[in-house]
Amino acid sequence: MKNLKFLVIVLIALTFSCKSDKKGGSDYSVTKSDSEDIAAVRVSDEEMKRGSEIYFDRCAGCHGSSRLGATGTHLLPVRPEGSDKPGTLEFGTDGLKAFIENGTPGGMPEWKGIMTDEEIELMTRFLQVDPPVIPPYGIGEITNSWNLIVPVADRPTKPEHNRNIDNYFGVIMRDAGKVAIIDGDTKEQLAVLKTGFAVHILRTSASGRYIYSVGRDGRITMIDTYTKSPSIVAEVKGGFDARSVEVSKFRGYEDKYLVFGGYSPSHIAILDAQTLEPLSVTPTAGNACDGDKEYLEEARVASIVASHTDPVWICNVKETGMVWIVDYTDPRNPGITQIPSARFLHDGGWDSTGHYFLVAANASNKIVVIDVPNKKLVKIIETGIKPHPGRGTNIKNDLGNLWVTSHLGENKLSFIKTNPGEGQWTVVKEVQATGNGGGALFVKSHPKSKHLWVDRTLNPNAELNSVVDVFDTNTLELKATLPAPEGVDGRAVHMEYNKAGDEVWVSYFMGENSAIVIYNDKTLKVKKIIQGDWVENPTGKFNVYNTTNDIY
Ligand code: DHE
Repeated sequence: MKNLKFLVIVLIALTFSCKSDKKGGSDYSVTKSDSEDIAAVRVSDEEMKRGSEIYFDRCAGCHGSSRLGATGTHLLPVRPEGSDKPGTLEFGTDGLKAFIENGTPGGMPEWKGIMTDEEIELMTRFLQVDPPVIPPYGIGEITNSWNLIVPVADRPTKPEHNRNIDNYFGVIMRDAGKVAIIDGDTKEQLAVLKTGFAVHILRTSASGRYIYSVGRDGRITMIDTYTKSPSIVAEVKGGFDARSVEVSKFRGYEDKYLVFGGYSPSHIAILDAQTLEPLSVTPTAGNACDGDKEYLEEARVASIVASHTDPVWICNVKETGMVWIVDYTDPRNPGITQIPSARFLHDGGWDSTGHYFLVAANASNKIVVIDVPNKKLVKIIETGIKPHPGRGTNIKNDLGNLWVTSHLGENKLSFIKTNPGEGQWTVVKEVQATGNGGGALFVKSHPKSKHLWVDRTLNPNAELNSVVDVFDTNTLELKATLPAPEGVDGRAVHMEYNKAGDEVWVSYFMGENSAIVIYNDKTLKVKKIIQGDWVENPTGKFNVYNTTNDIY
């Protein structure tokens, strides 16, 4: 069925051919004079603004902030020189509509039902005119946006409560633009804080005291857990669009510096982790890793992790395929080593020793392994179609120490051996989750657990995207497929363990009845369902202890 839909899309696409000229009055327009059937494409200023918002929210992650393409194809009106991908004008309104509504076999989701018909119609036109120009945003603009709400001197020096901060969970309520802080011991909601549009991830400071959020709007929010109820103490906008933030974790640098990874503009910004005052900005534009001398202005910063063994962050530059090892000992003038790897870098995490970092180059179906203390590329491993590990997870069995990734483009879990000996840095086992197709986003286990959890969030089949699969870490056999409990619906996304490693928290979003479902990791029975007006489309959840110590 899916293939049939794709064939229809391709046929529609091939039916159209056209050429463009541009702009009439204050409207954006393109005339397709070669095709008598198609009227000129017109987008008013108002529609351009709305289209940009929708694009930024739904499409920019994969297709690039400037529509130049990344994991997804470019979306420029006219085929760029040297590209084998047609321009959007060649697809025309009907072709683009078919793509947007149905998705593609390459992993683009079906947007019908998520976007309204009006939004889809607008996007079919928006994508056929030139993209809007992104204004400059550097250290001056970042400093102007900086808001120190509670200076360090006015903050408590010790917790104003007796709760166990280590077992707090920060939970992202994506569409509400909020982060909830939940006490993992009592399961009480302690605060729901306004953090900005579509928060993407949270990270905790090396001491565990502060929680930082970063959103698609580029806003960083700093939450203090020492106050009676968690409160926002500083905020700043590091760019227009972002997905990652991390703190300094090396001995002597705890809670000192923070790094922001910008999608748009493409840069890293280093900030004071106590106040969020900006210290330096370094653009990430540069040559692509493949040695073809291609210079890329849009070189977005994807995942970032902090080393525990050295004063460095690992910042992964998506479009160039360069892994940056950023030495933060002189934060105003950071030392940067660039390691060419593969494109396009996305998400990744540590092996169990904290010495090696593994990251997905999702468009080339590879996992890149970096030896961080020695600043060296170890290996590039082919795993499957569009690996998507999140931070991955580490398990141990007769095959060795294994780092695990799921895949967006196919139903496959790949187990990479990380300890020395035969098979090190190769895929030593592959297994399938339940049903067909890909769509998995995250995997998770815990050193104290015998279970490995995987979601299927982007699988188009509702019976699969609403369940989580649990594997036995010794046998790697599927042990259970857990459906959404009664009274809960939507897509299951992202698993997180509590500090003790005996509970797993799963989010349900994009349905009528959002929830955070807490499972007993031993019995696999539901222990608690957290719901309420404040639980709005929860996505990522971050346990303070596990996030601080990179336990996954
Ligand atoms: Fe994410 C991690 C980018 C879509 C939920 N996501 C990441 C990271 C990147 C990224 C670069 C790694 C951050 C790090 O470790 O420093 N994500 C993108 C995109 O570009 C993409 C594909 C499209 C977009 O426009 O954002 C995208 N992500 C999604 C979603 O649709 C999810 C499910 C819900 C949402 O927020 O819209 C989603 N991404 C997450 C979560 C993490 C994440 C929960 C953190 C995982 C972890 O355990 O660290």
